[in-house]
Amino acid sequence: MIIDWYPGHMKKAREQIIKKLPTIDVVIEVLDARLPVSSANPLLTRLRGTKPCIKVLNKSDLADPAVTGEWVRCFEKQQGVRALPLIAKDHRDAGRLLKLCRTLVPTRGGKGERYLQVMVIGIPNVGKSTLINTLTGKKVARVGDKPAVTTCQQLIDLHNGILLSDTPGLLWPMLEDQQGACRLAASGAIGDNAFDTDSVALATLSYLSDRYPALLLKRYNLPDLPASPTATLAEIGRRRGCLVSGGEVDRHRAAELFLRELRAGLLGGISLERPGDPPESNAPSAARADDAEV
Ligand SMILES: Nc1nc2c(ncn2[C@@H]2O[C@H](COP(=O)(O)OP(=O)(O)O)[C@@H](O)[C@H]2O)c(=O)[nH]1
Ligand SMILES: [Mg+2]
Repeated sequence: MIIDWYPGHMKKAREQIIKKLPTIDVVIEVLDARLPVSSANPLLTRLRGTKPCIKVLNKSDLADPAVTGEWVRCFEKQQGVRALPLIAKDHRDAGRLLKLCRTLVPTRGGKGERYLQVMVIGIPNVGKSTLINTLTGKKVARVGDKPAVTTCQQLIDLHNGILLSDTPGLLWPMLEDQQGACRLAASGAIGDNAFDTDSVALATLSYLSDRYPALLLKRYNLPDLPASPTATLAEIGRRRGCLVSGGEVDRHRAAELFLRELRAGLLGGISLERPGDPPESNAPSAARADDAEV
């Protein structure tokens, strides 16, 4: 997926958003609830300026509800920002989202008033198409499509005074920050060929050993936590029969199995980022988002 983001694509994506934004009343920024920092592109904050924004914390079914609550409180301290945990397929959640749009711009979308125009924006794989499908009730947005495929935009009348742009605004993932990129990989947001599965599994196991040891013990039926992520991965492999001939653990298969189960939510609700985590020395900034422009 990320290999599609060469500079020409970034420029085009940015221009499409800039072109569309003036007509938009509320920006719906879709983030992955498990990693709301790394699944954002800070360029959007700059582009939208003071325009009202709803940060949708999507895939909240896979995240730790307590941490998601902390993120909501944290984001809502920002000017003009509301935050809403969501499951993109859930129609009641979509209804809540539209209601929040109406409260943010009460002068639009009512009888005799101008339509309220909203647009969904985010990096690949956060659930934009799924959310648009739920909002429109039709299969208009292709789920899982590639950034490059996105073409002309249409406005869809949601029949409640709200017009939705049928094509999501696409932003590229910020991969300069290695640890953020690793979390994106763990979440499944960037293609499996683009990173080293074993290192992503080990880094994630290290985080989980620290934050969610009980979930690890329970899922893999471990009596206690091995001394290192490498040992934990080996133990997972042994218990799940990821072995090569001779009985040695196949670490790569164990890593794949672990990441697959994590992404499917089989370990339980897990958040990979929480407010107040120490900032990474090489964390992305708005300036660096601009550097990525061409
Ligand atoms: N568990 C879970 N999966 C979701 C949710 N929303 C989207 N997905 C899945 O995430 C993947 C990417 O979704 P998609 O809508 O294509 O993302 P887009 O690239 O932003 O348009 C798909 O496999 C969806 O089924 C959600 O709320 N919960
Ligand atoms: Mg899509």
